[in-house]
Amino acid sequence: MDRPVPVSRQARREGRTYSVVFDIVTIFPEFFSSILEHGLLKRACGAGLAEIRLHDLRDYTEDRHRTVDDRPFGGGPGMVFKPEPVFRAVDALKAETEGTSFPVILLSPQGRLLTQAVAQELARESRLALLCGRYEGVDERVAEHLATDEISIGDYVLSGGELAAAVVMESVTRLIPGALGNEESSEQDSFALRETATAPDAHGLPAQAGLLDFPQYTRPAEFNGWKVPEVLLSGNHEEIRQWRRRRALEKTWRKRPELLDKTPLSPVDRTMLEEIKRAACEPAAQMK
Ligand code: 9D3
Repeated sequence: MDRPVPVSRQARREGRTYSVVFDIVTIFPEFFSSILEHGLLKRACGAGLAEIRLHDLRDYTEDRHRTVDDRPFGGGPGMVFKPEPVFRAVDALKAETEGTSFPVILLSPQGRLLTQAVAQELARESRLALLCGRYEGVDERVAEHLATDEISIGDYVLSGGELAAAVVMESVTRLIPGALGNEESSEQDSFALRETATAPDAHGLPAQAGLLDFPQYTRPAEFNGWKVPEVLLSGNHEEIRQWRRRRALEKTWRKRPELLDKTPLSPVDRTMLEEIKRAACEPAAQMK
């Protein structure tokens, strides 16, 4: 059963409530049934914090065959989405809310990369139109004269924008106060003020902002002979905190060193990093 969803205390104090409406334009509306039936988006929709409206692009065609695509001018393989149905679909959305404009986002491999900062920017909007392309692409006049923004979810090839639209919706909806449904939404109280690279994590605990996560362990304390680090069983919260910070720094330095350039580090962090780098040069050294 869905529990009542707490809205952030600060938001409630200030009488603010946030919600977001996603208008998806797609030739595969059924693609989205799985995400509407499970998890965060279902919950947020049930709580009135998000709404996902699906629009079948073919409903905006005017020919008998409901044609959405055609061969590319200049030749080449594959098919390209025609502009007219896409423009008609978005015009119909705009007509619903005359006077108030909203971002029209084309999901495409040529878009700017989705990051947590982009998700935070989008989470401030109350309505977002997401246009999903397919085939070899979408007539360029859509990007030039209809879309206000173009977003890619990464440098790899997908078959269309649907999966990308789902990723955008999940990353944005998580940032709506109350959507995570934690009993304590304390971390979300400060979300609107945070301009750091990461969001509160799934537990609503402060993330190691801008760093990769520290390693997590659960029972059993020994599995196949592999022991959980002693310090985590010690009950010494200050030592645990320091160990976690050190391991987050170490993991980030080893796997994603470029993140360290964008992350605010305290003097203690910098000392830890120096120790980590020095230890890595000594072959026999082991991190405890
Ligand atoms: C850059 C690849 N193109 C070379 C001819 C062809 C092409 C590949 C895949 C054209 C469109 C697509 C469909 N992809 C998307 O619509 C898409 C996408 C992606 O492929 N990767 C990452 N993010 C996105 S957002 C939309």
